[in-house]
Amino acid sequence: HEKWPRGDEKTWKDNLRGVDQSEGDVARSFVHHVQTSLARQPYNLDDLGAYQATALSVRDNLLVNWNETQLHFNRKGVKRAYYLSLEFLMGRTLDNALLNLGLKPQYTDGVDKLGFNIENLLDQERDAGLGNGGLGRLAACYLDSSASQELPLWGYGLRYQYGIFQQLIGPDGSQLEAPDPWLQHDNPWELPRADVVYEVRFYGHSERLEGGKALWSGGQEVLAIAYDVMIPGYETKNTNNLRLWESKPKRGFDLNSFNAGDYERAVESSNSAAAITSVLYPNDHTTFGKELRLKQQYFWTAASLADIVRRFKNLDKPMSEFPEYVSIQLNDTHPTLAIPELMRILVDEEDVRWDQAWDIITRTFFFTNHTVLPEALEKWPVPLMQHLLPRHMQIIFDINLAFLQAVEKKFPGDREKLARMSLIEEGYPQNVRMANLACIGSHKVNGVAELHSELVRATIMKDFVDFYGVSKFFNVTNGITPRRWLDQCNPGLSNLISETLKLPKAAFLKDLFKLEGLLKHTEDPKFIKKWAAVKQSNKERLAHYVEQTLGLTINTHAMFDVQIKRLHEYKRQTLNIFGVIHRYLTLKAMTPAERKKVNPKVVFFAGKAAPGYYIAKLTIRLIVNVARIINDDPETKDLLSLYFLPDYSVSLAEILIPASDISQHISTAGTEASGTSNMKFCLNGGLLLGTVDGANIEIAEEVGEQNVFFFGHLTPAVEDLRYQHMYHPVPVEEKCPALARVLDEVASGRFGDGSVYEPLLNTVRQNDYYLLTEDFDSYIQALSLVDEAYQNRVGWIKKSICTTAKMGKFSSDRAIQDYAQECWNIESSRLE
Ligand code: T68
Repeated sequence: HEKWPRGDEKTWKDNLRGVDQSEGDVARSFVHHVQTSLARQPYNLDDLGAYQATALSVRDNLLVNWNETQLHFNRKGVKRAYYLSLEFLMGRTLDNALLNLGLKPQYTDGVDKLGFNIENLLDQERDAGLGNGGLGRLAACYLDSSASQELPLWGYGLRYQYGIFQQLIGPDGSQLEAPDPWLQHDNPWELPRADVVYEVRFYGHSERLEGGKALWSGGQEVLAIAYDVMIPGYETKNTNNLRLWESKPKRGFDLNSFNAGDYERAVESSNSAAAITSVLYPNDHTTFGKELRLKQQYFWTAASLADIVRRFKNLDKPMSEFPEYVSIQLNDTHPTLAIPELMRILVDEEDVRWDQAWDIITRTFFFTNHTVLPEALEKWPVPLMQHLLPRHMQIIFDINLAFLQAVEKKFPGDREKLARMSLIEEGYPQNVRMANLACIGSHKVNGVAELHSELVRATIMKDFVDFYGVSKFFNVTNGITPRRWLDQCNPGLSNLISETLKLPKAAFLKDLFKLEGLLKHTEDPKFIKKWAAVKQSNKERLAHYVEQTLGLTINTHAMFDVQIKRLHEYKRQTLNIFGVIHRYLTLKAMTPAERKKVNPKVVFFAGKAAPGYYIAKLTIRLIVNVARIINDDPETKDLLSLYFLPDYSVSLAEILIPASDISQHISTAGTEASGTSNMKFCLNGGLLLGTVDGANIEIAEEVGEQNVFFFGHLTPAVEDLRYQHMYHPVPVEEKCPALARVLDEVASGRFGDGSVYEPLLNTVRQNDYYLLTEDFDSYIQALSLVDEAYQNRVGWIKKSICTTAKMGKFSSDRAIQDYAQECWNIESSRLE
């Protein structure tokens, strides 16, 4: 603070000491917010009001740190990285903020003095569900890690009015969807920035001028308003920013139509502007070519780039130095329009020559791919793009021309290669291939686990590897933040670890490799007992939740077997439910004496299906109806029960994960890019049952194959097997009689009208694209190995400890360091 802009320096300084953190001050600031910000009376304050007052008080702390962090980085003029993601699945904020700030004890005592229980207040918060699944949660973990490591990184996303839909289960067991109006109450974690506003244009026409430039005019103009979300680091004052854009009409409404009495017309354009950020698209792994989705993508990338360019220009450096101060990570292809948009800004607005602009682009952008599934690769119809973004379509054609000339030069005469690599897919209509554009506009391209990155190089990017060389394509294995996914969700375990290692929590929460110290204690009976007791109390916490929300009682002495993720054929929840039915049929066929030897087991499912994904919704319906039958069967219900927990969310995951004995990650080999919940379960001492896929492989490498349960065909076999299924089909009865029996039971109506499930059963009986018939037998075998291992309780707990101990690699702190060093070239700087 070199110089005070105005007034009396001492008065400023005396009042700038930040927010007090002692218990008395917590109470004072809480009551202050009750009386002023909330304008409520203390005598009728309920838990929701008390949550809001607590949140506002904690926010005061964050704001001071946030402001100082921005000032700190601005003064230093450092290089910054930007994480562009259409999804940030943040979950709840209050508990995380208290833990990161180190203020949980003060606030626990403070609200206690005022007659409230902090855990009850934490439960009042609604999840910020601005994402579908793994991709969105990964972005949230990366924000936590970059703030905790004091890196100058901002996230950019959209402020959806409605997040991921709320899932209900209807009377027949089907998924029903309801909107998620998460902003109904004021959101204390965001700060509207009325002063940060940009205009974003759609439609209109683009007129080419001389020197490669163009003039884009007309069409519709929409305003982008910034909302800032504070991202506190752990044990540091550094507080980063997540900037979310909201769309607003540029002019309230059309006054001419209004005056002419045409009210509908008058509000039409203002409605269409507001619609852009109204709702998160609930589809993962498919693209639909919907105009509104493309509008979202452009609106967001245009506003973000305008903001990034403005911040760069404040540094007063020549445009050629842009990549020295800015790195932009593209989270999947969703923000790929940032590439032609930056071209447009540089060429049309900043007078940079085309070639120099392209050089700047390819030193600024980095691209992460999250899937090799063909149906997920984004394509946009050329006519749609031409209509909505005429200038960008020209730019893409121009980029393509130069690129294909370079390819032709390197591989003369290879027409097929040219056709595959072109940014334009031929057809009626033509399509723009976003992955190709993201690849050629980026400096580097990465996958999210070793196997996946290898598959990216060998399949979808093969031609590009030949053209650019292999070093452009690399791996960053995903990670998870140990603050939320150990300390916050499982305080019992994190306390036990701290006590056992004789280290403060911060030591291993900041350096997860420190967990290896647990290996010294695997033979200590007292420690083993405590470890088991923590798991048991987490199982009881889950049972309590189920009791409270569904009114069902759960046997907490059973093994807890959990599969929680988006419903998708490739993730094979079907394999799991067919396995459950198989187990049920086996139990039914046993004598009472035989049943006595069986391990009781409770199977949990949770996850949402995309509203238009028929087979995935049918799978939910099957699970729910199987549960209704077997949970009601007096012969078996003590040995096997099944629960589908509705409305899976980050908060529900925080209850389920610490309670699991075993979790399932059973995708067809080569289809799950990484998976991140597998890491969360293992960090919390749950064992893993899975296929040799995604990050499962690296988890097994770390914890040792003796501590995981692997089954199923390997990736290289999958293609051949699919070929056989296509051209030499063998009936299920022959290929896998055990599975055939299960399918017949479902079809026969044992779990409600069998004809309902016909389309689902046919996916297996017909070409079985996800290879259930190939993997079912080894899956059942793996399940019995799990049972066997669980019989030896001490042996199981040792496996559990060894698993947690070896999870160091999967901290998102490591992942974010990989990006910072391999891609962004940014440095940590601590705010003192
Ligand atoms: C997931 N992808 C991968 N996509 O499936 C998972 N897609 O293996 C990986 O661990 C995770 O990304 C993080 O890398 C997704 O979650 C989506 O949610 C999605 C959303 C919209 C469009 C396409």
